[in-house]
Amino acid sequence: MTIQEAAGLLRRQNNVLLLTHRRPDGDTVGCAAGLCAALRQLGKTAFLLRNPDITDSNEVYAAPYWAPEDFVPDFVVSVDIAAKSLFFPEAEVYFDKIDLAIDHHPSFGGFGKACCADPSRAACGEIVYDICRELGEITPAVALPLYAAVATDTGCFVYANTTANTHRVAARLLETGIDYFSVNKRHFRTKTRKRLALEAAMLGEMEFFQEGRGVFMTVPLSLMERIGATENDAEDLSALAGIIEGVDCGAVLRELRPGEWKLSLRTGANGRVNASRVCQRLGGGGHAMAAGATVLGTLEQVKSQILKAIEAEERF
Ligand SMILES: [Mn+2]
Repeated sequence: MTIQEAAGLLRRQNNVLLLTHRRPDGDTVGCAAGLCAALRQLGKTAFLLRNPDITDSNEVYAAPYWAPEDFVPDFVVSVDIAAKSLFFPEAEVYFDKIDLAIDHHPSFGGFGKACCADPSRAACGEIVYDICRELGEITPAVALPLYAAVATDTGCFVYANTTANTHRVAARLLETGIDYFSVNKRHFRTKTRKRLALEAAMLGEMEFFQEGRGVFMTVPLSLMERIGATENDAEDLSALAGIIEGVDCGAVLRELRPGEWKLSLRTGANGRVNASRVCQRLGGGGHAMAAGATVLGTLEQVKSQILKAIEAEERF
């Protein structure tokens, strides 16, 4: 449905619950918090379902809006969730009860009773911004989390997904007088010492393939334990593989549970490898230059499966 239709639908609802995805990033949390603020401005009751995986840097946006345990929603909205497999366990009771799904992933599964999806948007935050504008005034309470959404999903406006519209949305959000400097400092100019230790280990152990055009970086559970690192130290580690000169296929493997690896694949703008298609072969999905999948096995098995999928999708 269109932005106007989605806004119209939301306008007719009350007792709204907003769902974010598993291992939530700034986009999903920012969208949920911004939309929640916009709905409350209309006098509605609206909450976010508490996401147990949220990191400290994203919790600041969600903290005012967590739903009480006994909240019973009349209308459920998912934001930035491409597939049901990305629901966190506590959200699974809403599998077949999503009244409106708002997303920007090309692989979006269309699981909502109504869907507002636009894969041309760099961040789901751009879609939610348009919806919030239809709903009423963009106040700083709406704008700040939406700025975090748009800034984080574009790596502070440097990824290839960034468009003129992304900048227009960001400009409108800045015009509300938000403290964007603190958002940018928090997400892009701050690293914990444990984070730096993780990056040092990943760089120390990286393995190149395809004559140096591909690289594997791995984050086994044992490394996390040795450093004493938590989720707060491990956000967006996949960006590291993409900054090596000559690499257009960076695969970061993070062990989530023994024998369960989360692949984050970042590929170059030259189109040699389509990250989304590689990850779809492995049961995941995402965007052409940034995608993910969960792969099971020993590290060696997982790497060989991924290499096979990359080779199958490689374009010369
Ligand atoms: Mn997103």
